Amino acid sequence: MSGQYDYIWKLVVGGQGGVGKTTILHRYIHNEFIEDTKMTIGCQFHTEALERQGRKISLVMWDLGGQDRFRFIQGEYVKGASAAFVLFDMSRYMTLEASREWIAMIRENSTPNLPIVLVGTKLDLISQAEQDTINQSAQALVNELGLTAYSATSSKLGINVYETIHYMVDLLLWHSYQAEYGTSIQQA
Ligand SMILES: Nc1nc2c(ncn2[C@@H]2O[C@H](COP(=O)(O)OP(=O)(O)OP(=O)(O)O)[C@@H](O)[C@H]2O)c(=O)[nH]1
Ligand SMILES: [Mg+2]
Repeated sequence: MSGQYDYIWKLVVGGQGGVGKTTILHRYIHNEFIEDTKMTIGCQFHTEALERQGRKISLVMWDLGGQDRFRFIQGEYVKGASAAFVLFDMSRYMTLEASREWIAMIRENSTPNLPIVLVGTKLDLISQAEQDTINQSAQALVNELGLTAYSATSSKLGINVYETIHYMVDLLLWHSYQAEYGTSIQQA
């Protein structure tokens, strides 16, 4: 089975309950917005095959249940990940603060230097001025914790969803090429 893909990557999607993890994956895979979701119990898998830079890739996306009651098991789900997204709800500041715990948990259960992209969700719910403020706080957290990048999204409007996931895919491809062929280009 694995022979049909050049790469199979496990991507973990974490973040507080209700921030929009299941919804963003549904938007990515089915190009639809779901208004009424049920909380994810434990963990749900979504797989998506895609071709990028001429390579066949299988993404296995682990959509974690964000409710506190699932905290005891979350570390187990992170093991073996190639990369992670940590989502927060741009209309609920406390979910950005809570991202710190998610990032710590992911780092404890994965390899050093695992790419982690911080993703703001539901940008459609707040004004441009509020977006500017929260974007600054999110970027500050990225800098403080040495995360890979920050992206603001709306699954409702379909803004930056594909771009965010494909950014990660391209980064993982880049890392793979480096490991395969080496490179003379120095990363900043
Ligand atoms: N307005 C708006 N609502 C959104 C957006 N993304 C998600 N939602 C809503 O937020 C609610 C929660 O979304 P979920 O995807 O279930 O959240 P979750 O992070 O998977 O939650 P858990 O499974 O409990 O961890 C749903 O009612 C979604 O419709 C968005 O971009 N804009
Ligand atoms: Mg969910």
